[in-house]
Amino acid sequence: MATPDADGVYRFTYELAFTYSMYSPSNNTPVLYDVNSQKWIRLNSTLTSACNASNVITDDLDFALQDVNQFSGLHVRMISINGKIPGDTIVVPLGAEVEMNFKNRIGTRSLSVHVHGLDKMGLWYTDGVAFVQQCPIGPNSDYSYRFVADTAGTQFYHGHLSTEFGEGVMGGFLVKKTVEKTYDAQNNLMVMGREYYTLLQVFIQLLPVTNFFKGHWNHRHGGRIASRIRSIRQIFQTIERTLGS
Ligand SMILES: [Cu+2]
Repeated sequence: MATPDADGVYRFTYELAFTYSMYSPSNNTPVLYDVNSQKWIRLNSTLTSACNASNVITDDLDFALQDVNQFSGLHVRMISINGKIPGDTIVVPLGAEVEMNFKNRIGTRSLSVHVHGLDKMGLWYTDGVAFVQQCPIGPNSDYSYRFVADTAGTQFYHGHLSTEFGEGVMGGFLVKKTVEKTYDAQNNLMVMGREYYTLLQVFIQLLPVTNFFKGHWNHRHGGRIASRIRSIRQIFQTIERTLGS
C-alpha cells in the first residue's frame, strides 16, 4: 500500500520516456534470448567488430539483465514509466485522494492517460480520453490527474491517445477495501488475495479489437497490438509481485 503525503494525498510522479525492449541501459547493449541454447546473448553494439558478432553472457547474468524490459522479446522502441514497463503498481485504499503526475518526455509526441475501472465521478473532463475528455499532454509537458479512488478492485492505468498503450504505457492500479469483511457459507472469514474481474473483462473486450487491428495495422505497427495482450499479462505479474512483497 502506498503512503500518502502529509496532506493525505497519495502522489505518484511518472516520467514517460522512450526506451527499448530487450536492451540493457546500464550495460548499453541490446540483448537476445536464444531459445535453443537457453542462453542470453549480449549483442556487440560497437563498430569494432563484425556486424553479426555477439557475446554470450556466461556469468553475472542477474546483473546484466536486471534492467532489461523483456516485453515481447523483440527489439522494439517502447515508452517506459520511470524506466519500467509496465509502470509500478499503485495500491491505495478505497476513498483515497490520488494525484498522478505524468511528465511527457517522448520527443514530439503527445499522449494522455486513463485509469481504467474507476468511476471518477464528476471528473469526466480529466478522464484521459484525448480530444474527447481532455486535451492531450503535449510534448515536454506535465499534467496531473487528481481524483478519488472511488471503485474498489483491480484496475489499471494506460495511455489513451494513440499507440502508447501498446508501446508500454500501462500499470496496475489497485483500490483496496480495507474495512469490508467477507464470509463464506460456513461463516468463516474469507481473506481475499486477488480481485481480477476488471482485467478479465478487459481481456474479453480487447480480443476482437486485436483481431480487427491485426489485419489493418500489423504491416505498419508490427505486433504492437498483439503485445498489448502480453502487456496485460505482465500487469498481472507485476500486481502479483506487488501483493506478494
Ligand atoms: Cu481502459
